[in-house]
Amino acid sequence: MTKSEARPPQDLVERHRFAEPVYVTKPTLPKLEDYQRKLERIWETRWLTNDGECHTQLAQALVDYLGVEHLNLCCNGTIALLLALQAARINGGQVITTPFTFPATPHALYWNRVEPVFCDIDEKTFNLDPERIESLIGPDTRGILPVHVFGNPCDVEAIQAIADRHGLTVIYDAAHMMGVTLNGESILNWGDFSILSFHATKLFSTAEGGAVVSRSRPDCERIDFMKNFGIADEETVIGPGINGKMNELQAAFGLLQLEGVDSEIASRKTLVQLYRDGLASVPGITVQHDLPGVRHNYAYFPILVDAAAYGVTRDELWSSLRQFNVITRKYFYPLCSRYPSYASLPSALPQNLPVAERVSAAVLCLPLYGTLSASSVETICTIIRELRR
Ligand code: T4K
Repeated sequence: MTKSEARPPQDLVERHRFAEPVYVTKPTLPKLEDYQRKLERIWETRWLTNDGECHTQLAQALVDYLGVEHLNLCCNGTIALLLALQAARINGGQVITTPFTFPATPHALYWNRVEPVFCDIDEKTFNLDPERIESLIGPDTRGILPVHVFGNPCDVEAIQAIADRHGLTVIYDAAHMMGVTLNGESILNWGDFSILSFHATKLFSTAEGGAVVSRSRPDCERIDFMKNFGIADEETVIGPGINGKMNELQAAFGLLQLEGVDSEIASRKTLVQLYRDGLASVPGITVQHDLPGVRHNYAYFPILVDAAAYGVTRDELWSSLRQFNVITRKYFYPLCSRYPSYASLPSALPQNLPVAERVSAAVLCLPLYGTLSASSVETICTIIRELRR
C-alpha cells in the first residue's frame, strides 16, 4: 500500500460503489444526427480547413455569444496562449504568473523564451493575489499572465491598475471561462488578450480547440496571419507564423455545442448547489461559493480537505473515492513551480508561495458535468461524509 492508498470500510464500499467509473468530467455531445448533417455539407463542399464556412460561422457565433469584439479560433488553448504572447510581442524577459495552473500556462511562456515569475495566490479564489504582484516587478518584467482558475474571475480591476502603473501587458489564461460574466460583461473583455480552451474536458468543447480574444482589429488580423504560417496571400509571407488553425470538423461540432452551453451551465449550477448543501456540515471540507456580480459557469467543483479537521488527508480521500469508482482529480497538484523545469527559479521557492502550496496540497476536484445525476452527487456527498474519521 502506498502512502496515499486508503482502505475505506468494505460495507460502505459495497453500499455506495458506482457500477461505472464517475470521472471528474464527461464531455457534452451534440446529437449524432445533427452532426451527421453538418458532416454531409462538409463532404459536399470538400472544404476541410483553412477558413471554411463552419469556421467563419463559429467565430461569429462566439463573438455574439460571448459579447466580445475580436476573436480568433485556434486548434487548442495552448497554441492560443502562444499566439497571444506573440501578438503582444512578449518573447523574452519575465512574465508574472501563477504556479496554481495547468502546465500549459508556464510552458507557453517557456516556449516564447520568457521566464515565468511565480506569484502567490488568493486563498478564496485560488487566483493570483494582486497584493503580491507589485513586489515581483523588475526591469525585465514584460507582462502579467493571470489564470481565472476553475471559472472564478481574477481581481481584474486591481491587476489592470498594476499593469497600467508599470506599463505591462496583461494576458489572461481564461481556459476555464466560457460564458463567465462580471457585472454583466464578458470577463474576456479584461486585459489585452484572453485565451479560451475548447478541450473535450471543458464545458464548451470542440474536442480540441481554443480561441484568442483581443482588443483591436490589428491584433486580431495579426493573429489570423500568425495562425496560418504568416501567410498573407499566395506569394506573401509576412512573418514567422505557425499552424494554429481550427478545422471544419471541429468548427461544425462547436456550432452544435454552442446551442447547449446555457443548459449545460444551468444543469451544473443545480448540481453545484447539491454539492454545497451535501458538504456544508462536513468539518474540514471547504467549498467555493459564488462571487458577487459574477455569472459563474461551474466549470469545476473543487474542495479543500483540511486533514486535521476531516481526519483523512486529501490523498487518502482521492484514493478512497477511487474504490467507490469516483475518479476525482488533484487539479492543480503539483504546483507548476515544483516541475523540474521551473523548480530552480528564485520565484519557485515554496516559502515564497505559501498559499499556493497549501491549496495545492489540499485541493480535490469532484465530478461535475451536466449529465451527472443528482443522485450521484448525493451519493458522493454521502461517501465523503461517511469517510470522515
Ligand atoms: N490553461 C489552463 C488553465 C488549462 O486548464 C488548460 C487545459 C490549458 C491552458 C490548455 O488548454 P488546451 O491546450 O488543453 O486546450 C485536461 C485537459 O487535457 C486540459 O485541456 C485541461 N486544461 C486540464 C485541466 O484537464 P488532463 O490530463 O487532466 O485530461 P484527462 O485526459 O486526464 O481527462 C480528464 C478526465 O476527463 C478523464 O478522466 C475522463 C474525462 N474525459 C477526458 C477526455 C480527454 C472524457 O470523458 N473524454 C475525453 O475525451 O488534462
